[in-house]
Amino acid sequence: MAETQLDFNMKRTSLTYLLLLLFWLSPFALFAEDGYRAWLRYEKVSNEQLLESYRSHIQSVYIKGTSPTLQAIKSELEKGLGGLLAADVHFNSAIQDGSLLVGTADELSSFFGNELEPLLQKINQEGYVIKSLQVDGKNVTVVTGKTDIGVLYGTFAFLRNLQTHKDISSLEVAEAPKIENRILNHWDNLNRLVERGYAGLSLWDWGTLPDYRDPRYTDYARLNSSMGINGTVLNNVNADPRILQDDFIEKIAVLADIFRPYGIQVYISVNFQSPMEVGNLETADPLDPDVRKWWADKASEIYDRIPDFGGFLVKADSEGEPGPFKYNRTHAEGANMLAEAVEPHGGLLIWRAFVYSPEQYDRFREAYDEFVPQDGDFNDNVLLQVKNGPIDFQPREPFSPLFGALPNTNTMLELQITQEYFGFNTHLAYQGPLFTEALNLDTYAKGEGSTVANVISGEVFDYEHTGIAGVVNLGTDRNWTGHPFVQSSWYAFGRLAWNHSLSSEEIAEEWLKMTFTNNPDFVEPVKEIMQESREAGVNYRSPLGLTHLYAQGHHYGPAPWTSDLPRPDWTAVYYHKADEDGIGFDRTETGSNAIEQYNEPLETQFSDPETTPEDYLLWFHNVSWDYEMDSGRTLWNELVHKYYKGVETVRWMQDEWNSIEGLIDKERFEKVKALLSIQEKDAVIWRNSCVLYFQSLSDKPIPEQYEKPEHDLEYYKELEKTRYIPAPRYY
Ligand code: BDP
Repeated sequence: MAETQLDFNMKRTSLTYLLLLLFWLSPFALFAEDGYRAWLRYEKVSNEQLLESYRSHIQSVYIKGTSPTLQAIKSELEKGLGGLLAADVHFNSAIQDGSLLVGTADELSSFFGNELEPLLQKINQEGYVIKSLQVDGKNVTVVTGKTDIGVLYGTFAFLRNLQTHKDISSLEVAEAPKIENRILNHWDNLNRLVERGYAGLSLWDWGTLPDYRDPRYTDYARLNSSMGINGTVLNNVNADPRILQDDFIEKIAVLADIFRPYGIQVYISVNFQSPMEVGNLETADPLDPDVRKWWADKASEIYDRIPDFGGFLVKADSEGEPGPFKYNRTHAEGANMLAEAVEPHGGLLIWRAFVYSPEQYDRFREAYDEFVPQDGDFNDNVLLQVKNGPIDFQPREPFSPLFGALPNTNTMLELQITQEYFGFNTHLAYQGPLFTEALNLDTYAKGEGSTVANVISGEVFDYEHTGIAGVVNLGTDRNWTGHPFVQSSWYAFGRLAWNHSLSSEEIAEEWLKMTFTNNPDFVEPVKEIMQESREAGVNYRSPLGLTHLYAQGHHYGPAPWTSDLPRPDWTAVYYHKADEDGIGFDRTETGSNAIEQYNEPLETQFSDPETTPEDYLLWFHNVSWDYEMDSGRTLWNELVHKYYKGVETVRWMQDEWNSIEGLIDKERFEKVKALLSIQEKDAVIWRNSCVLYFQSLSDKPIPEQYEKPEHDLEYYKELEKTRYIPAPRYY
């Protein structure tokens, strides 16, 4: 091959190496593995044979189109291929052997005629096709889609193949998302403190926006777009009304401009009282014509500045947030007013179902009792956003019975990526298994197979719009998430939002390879750690269907003894109902009868402790300490066993992690090692607090084989009051 045709200019490559070497020797190298690049590290392919094969399959790039998205694609290919193949990327305007053809199907159709038609038929506007084929006798790989955003997703998917060391010699892929709106929810306050954040300050530097465009905003968009996230709600659901002021709209518009080429629409959370707080009206009554006009005008103002603005997210009449109740209006009346304001501009209105009333009854039941009678009352551009479980992002919850009970209301799922209930930024707790569990539970709304995933993707009922949201804690910490492994939950959310049939294990594997190394000696054991980590978190906190045993407010450590708070459903004793006879919340006919909210056969299954899965036993039943479990142990012994098992698993995680020393960079190895040691100490505190407290009621011994708690119950009660909590107050 003539030198001018060489696609990877070797001379320039040597210069790159020299510069790299100088970089490694410089003090900047100290930051090299701080986690900033997350899963888009694009390190050189370590396997020489594979590297050669990749280089021969991607000798040059032919890219068609000049839109901002195509420019983003070009820049990503420069970074990605440049890093992975350790060479400069040659963009060529002619097709040759080893060309990578990138562009929309329309733009590229002259090369392959109808050949891609069967694959293109399988995708929607956001989907992509990747195929190895011959054009004019030349072997090429094409990355295409119906829109340039589809091509961008295809580009990231193509790079992922290289990052995870897949064979790329005969690719044939057609992928498209099933869920239309794949949205991150930031709980960021305007003062930049992040509610349940734990990873520094908010990424959005409102003080320097709109003038300063922090390059980090682009990296944020790249990371999200690489998974197919296409929306982001910028601010906390406990919304500050000032977000609707003109100066903030200017700032938001700049973020929207930066995210647009990456296919990410911005949304904001709004406060229901905004017409009074920002607009000086005397009421926020959703049926008042002036209030309706105020919202419609406000929406027009926003859309004038941000034509592709996603819409509003609202937390109303929940935990003190204002809403339509004050005016004796329903949720549907409140939501529809806002939906009408954004509707002419193609916007969505997302209304949260996380409500519980001041009157006290089983909080489990409340959202269902509130919203099911209003099914069909919401406008077509309203989505009802429902947390996966009926209470609140606990380590394990049964699914919210609202999924499968709203045939006429677009229902979307809200998952929590940030580790509010999983040890903040100090515990390793990969949420992939929780997310897949939540998605795959069967609601039986229309017989078997009506899983939560099929409900929210609009397959069970014919929804007008579909969506999934993940509450994320991204912040100014260099690695975005605080604990390096919270990144994996962010990644799992994004990948599942795109394709809910992926398994948590394959996502973990992909993430590990891209984020650390492809070395199987690292990937295999660490994947196991990740897969076990969520169950460990359940076991040392709240096994067998216990829930909400947290210390009030911060939700870090245990306080199963909490009994005296303004609302009973903020106390732990309300949830576990333990006494000398037994433990658990009776939600059968003899109790709150929340199980009647489930479709058959679940209602029948959950009505009897014998047929209730043991993981949910104490969610639905109050049973005696001597109740016999599947293992043959009594409930008391099983409970103790689970708590001890949780701690054992963390110790096993520590051993496994120690075994991979030397296979990855020292920085991240040491950090995770230290965090695992904190996790082990915390897990012991959780276990001892809970076992000793429940023992004070059951009056049963801790079986001989287990290590004795180091301290007595009083010690742990005292500890709850004095302990340092590793998180800022966010208000
Ligand atoms: C709870 C959090 C609280 C949130 C609330 C919500 O503790 O900070 O404001 O959920 O989702 O889990 O609105």
